[in-house]
Amino acid sequence: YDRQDQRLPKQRLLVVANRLPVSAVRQGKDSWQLEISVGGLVSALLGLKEFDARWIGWAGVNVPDETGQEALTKALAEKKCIPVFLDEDTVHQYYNGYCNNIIWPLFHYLGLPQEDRLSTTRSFQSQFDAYKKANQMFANVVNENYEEGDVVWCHDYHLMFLPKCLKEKNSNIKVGWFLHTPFPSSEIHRMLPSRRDLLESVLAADLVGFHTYDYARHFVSACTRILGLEGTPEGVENQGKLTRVAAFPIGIDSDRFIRALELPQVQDHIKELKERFAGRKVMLGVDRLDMIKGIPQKILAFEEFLEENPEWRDKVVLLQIAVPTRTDVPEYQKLSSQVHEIVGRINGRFGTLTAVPIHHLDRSLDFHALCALYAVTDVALITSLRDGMNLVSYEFVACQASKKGVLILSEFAGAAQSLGAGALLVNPWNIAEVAASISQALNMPADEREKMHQHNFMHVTTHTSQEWAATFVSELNDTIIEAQLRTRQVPLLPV
Ligand code: ADQ
Repeated sequence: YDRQDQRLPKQRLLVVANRLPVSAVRQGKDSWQLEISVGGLVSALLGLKEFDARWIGWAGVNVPDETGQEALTKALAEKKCIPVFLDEDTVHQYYNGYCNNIIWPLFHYLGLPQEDRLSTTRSFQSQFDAYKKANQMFANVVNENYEEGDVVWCHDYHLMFLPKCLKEKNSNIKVGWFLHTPFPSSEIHRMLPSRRDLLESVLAADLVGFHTYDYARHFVSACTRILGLEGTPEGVENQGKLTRVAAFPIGIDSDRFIRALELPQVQDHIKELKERFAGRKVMLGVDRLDMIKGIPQKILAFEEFLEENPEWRDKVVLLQIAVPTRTDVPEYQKLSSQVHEIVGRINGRFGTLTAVPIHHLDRSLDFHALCALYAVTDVALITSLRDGMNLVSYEFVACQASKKGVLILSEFAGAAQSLGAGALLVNPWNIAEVAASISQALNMPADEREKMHQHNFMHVTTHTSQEWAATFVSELNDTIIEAQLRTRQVPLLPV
C-alpha cells in the first residue's frame, strides 16, 4: 500500500478506545447534543491526513432503549464516531472495577486492592469476566464496521483483551495496540490473577507500542517469565508468529498551544494573572486528581520548602489545578478529602489576611485559561508517583517561549526520559529533595533556565502527537508488508 500515491483511496484506520472523544447529552427521545473534546489523541489523529480515520468507543452514557441508540449512532456517524453500548452493570464491573480499581493501580505500582481478601479474590473473577465481555462487545462493533484493508489501532489498558477477540474472528485483520500507562516490571505484572490471559491476548496484535523503551522491555520480560516465550530485538516470538514490540513516545500538538498564546482572550488572561500575582513567583501543578499524580507529596514538599525558607513565604504561590476524575471510586473520594485537609492546614499555617500560599482548584480549566496559566508560571511542579508519559510537562514547555520557567519533573514519569536533560528531576517520595529542588528552581539564574528551556522546547516542538501517530501507523503498515513477504503473497522482487 503506497500512501503517497494520490490516486489510491485513503487507507481506513479504525481507532478503538474506551471513550469516544465526544460527550453526548440527550435532548429528547431521539435527539442528542454532541461536543467533541480535543484531547491529545484527537489532535494526533487530526494530523493523520493521509488516513480516513474513524473512532470506535463507549460514548460515556447509558442508553438502554433502541430509539436512543439508533439516534445516537446516527448523530455520531457525522463525527466519524461509532458507539459501543455498554449497560450499567458492565460499566461498573469492567470500567470502575477491573480497569480502574485493578489494572490502573497495579500498572502504576500501587498494588492490588486488599481490604477484604476473600471477597476481593471473588470480585477479581467477576470483574475480569465483565472486562472480557466488554472487550468482546468492542470487538463485535469493530467486526461490523471492518472492511478489507483497514488497520485497527487499539488503545490502552481497557482493551488488552481486544487484539485476541479480533484475531479469533479474522486472522487477517491488522491490529496494533498502544498502552498509555507504564507497563510495570514483570515482578509487578505477575501479581495479576489474569496475568497470562492479558499477555497472550496482547500478543495476538501485530504491533505493540509503549511510551518508553523501559516499558517495552518490561513487557517482553513478562512474556518471557510468565509465558516462557522468547524475546528478540524486534519483539516476542510465539509459535512462529512475531509480535513487534517498540517504544513510540507520544507528544502534543505544540503549534496549537503556541498559536493560542497570540489570541487576544489568552493575552487578556495573562495580563489578569500577572496583576493578580504581581510580586510573587508562580508555581503550578495541573493534574487529574489521581493517586498516581503524587498531589499530597507535592503539597507536603511545598510546605517543607516554606518552613525552611521563611523569606519566600509571601513571595511565592502554588496554584494546584486538580480536575476530579473517577469520582465513583472510593479511593478517589478519600484522596480528595486528604488533599483538602493538607491544603487547609498549610494555608492556615502560612496564610495572611491578604494572601494564601496555595490556591487549590477542584476543576478543569478551559484551553485558553490553561495556556495563560502555563505562560505566567515560573516553576511547574510535576511529582507523579508513576505516569505513562505526562503531557502537562510538554504543554508547559510549549507555552514558555518568553518566560523560560523551570520544570521540576518526577523521574517516574515517562517524560523524564525525553525532558530529563532540561528539567530538575526528583524522586517524589523524597519530600526533602523536592523541597530543595523548589528552592533551586526559584533561585536559578536566567542563563541556566534559558539553556534548559531550549532543550525542552526543541524536543516538544519536534516530537509532536501527529508525528507519534504517523510513526505508529506506518510501522503497523510495515508489519503488514513483512507478513505478506513471509507468506509470499507479494513478490520479493518487482516483476
Ligand atoms: P493522563 O493521566 O490524563 O493521561 P496527562 O498526560 O498529563 O495525563 O494528560 C492530561 C491532560 O489533561 C493534559 O492535556 C492536561 O492539559 C489535561 N488536564 C489535566 N488536568 C486539567 C485541568 N485541571 N484542567 C484542564 N485540563 C487538564 C494518560 C497517562 C499519561 C499519558 C497520557 C497520554 O496517564 O501518562 O501521558 O495518557 O498517553
